[in-house]
Amino acid sequence: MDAPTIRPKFLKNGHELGLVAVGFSGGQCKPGVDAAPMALIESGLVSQLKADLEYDIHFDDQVHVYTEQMPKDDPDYRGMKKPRAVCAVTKQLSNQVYEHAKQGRFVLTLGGDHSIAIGTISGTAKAVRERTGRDMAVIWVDAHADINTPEVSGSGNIHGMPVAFLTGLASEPEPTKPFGWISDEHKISVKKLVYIGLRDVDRAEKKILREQGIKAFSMHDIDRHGIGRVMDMALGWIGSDTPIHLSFDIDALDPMWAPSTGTAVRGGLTLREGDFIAECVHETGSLVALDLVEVNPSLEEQGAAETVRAGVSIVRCALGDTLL
Ligand SMILES: [Mn+2]
Repeated sequence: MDAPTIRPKFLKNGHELGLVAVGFSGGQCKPGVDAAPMALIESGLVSQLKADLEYDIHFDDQVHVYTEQMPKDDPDYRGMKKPRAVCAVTKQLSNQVYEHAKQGRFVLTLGGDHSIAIGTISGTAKAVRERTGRDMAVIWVDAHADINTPEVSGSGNIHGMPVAFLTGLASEPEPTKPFGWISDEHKISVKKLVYIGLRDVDRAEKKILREQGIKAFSMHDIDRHGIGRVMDMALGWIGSDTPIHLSFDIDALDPMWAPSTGTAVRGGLTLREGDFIAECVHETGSLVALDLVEVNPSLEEQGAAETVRAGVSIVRCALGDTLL
């Protein structure tokens, strides 16, 4: 009835959707974010994508917790907490996402904390390069930049570092060390990275953003120009001939709309601004993958259902749902 009308430019099988549910919380310290995929699915997300938006869903019907991959012993390394666990999960996830993406399917990953983007983006970047010969762009919607290198991170939580690994800024010198599996085929260029919604950026991260010339639209820019103009500028920077992976942290939304998340920061996007970002990226026809991360249904009991609902709405908008 309501199948999307925008033709995907970089997907062979645009009506096919590979879904990966990742119940992983080891990139940060609060339990509960691992329960998000089930909460999103139970709220009707998958059935809506099938019935309302007419996607053929390829889903193994399980929330992956990667028990077999968990190391018994996982001491800190380069200041990182749980480096081997995050490494093992993201490496496996990278392959899962790659397997969907190489068949020309859209890939939707439900997290989990944002460390899982090391797996999802590396997987799509590799598959998209092989299939289309193009370097992929990433739109990172988040209150945080998540571009700490292990050496400058204050917390040691890897969910604050995925962009540093994906862009090669935190490269592992030896392939045998944690994250040594990330090779050039998995990486994205800092020139093809665009942030939207930033408002809690560490001092060392600000330096990285400036020095690398990374395109970033903070809440200040959204206040100044409005979300419509910001999306024009963001998509103009990427260009119409580039596949896009959208990585959406629910904490980009103001806690008024999405309170149930681990590192909530006031002064964020409205519900509609979040949906609008997803709608605009869908309209380009360039979107090849989406992550929705950091929904934590165990925090802020009253707000959990609301936060899940906001997440569902963002996914629907990114996949072509329209108001009219
Ligand atoms: Mn965040």
